[in-house]
Amino acid sequence: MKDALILIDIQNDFCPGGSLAVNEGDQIIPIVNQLQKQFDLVIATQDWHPADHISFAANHTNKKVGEFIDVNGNPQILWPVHCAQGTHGADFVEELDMSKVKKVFQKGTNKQIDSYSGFFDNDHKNSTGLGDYLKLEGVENVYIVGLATDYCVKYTVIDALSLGFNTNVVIDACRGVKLNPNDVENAIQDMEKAGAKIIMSNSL
Ligand code: VGL
Ligand code: ZN
Repeated sequence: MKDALILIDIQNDFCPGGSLAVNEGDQIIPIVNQLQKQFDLVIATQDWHPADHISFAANHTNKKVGEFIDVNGNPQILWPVHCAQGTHGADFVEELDMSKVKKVFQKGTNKQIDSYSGFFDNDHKNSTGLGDYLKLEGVENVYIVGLATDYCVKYTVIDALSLGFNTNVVIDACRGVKLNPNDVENAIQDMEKAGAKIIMSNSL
């Protein structure tokens, strides 16, 4: 039963001071660094958008952050410019130990579609290769940590379950964007309903 720890989007723009800062996002870093010592396989995802990405409000006239646009019949919320390729905001947080990370999977690289999940674009048409990689490595159990609970963590967890991985969310090593006050609680419910186990780092 091989395990993998997957670090979701622990990047400067999602931490205090960043353009899409998640409250307390930086507080997960010591937990994540400690947790890595208990895993033989550690993988990271990186939100990695071209400057002209469709999810940036700045790329639409008369649209503000938080408003929605229609992308091929699906609603797309508009974000501040974040994790633009090659910028400091897109870099992994300096304090994050990357020495054990075997492979990084970048997502959101197609300007025409957003990608919250570390596995697939939001329309599920293109994969990042993460699923095939984990299967080739013989991974059966995944442990997910990172940012943000109510977006990229949640959608990565749901796709991991759909691909057949036994999926655990280390919830004290995650933080949410919380556009609405209950978003984290709702995300936890959605993940549990899909079959995920919600655990604390000290139970590992
Ligand atoms: C994320 C919003 C936009 C995330 C990425 O990593 O949760 N959220 N892009
Ligand atoms: Zn993004």
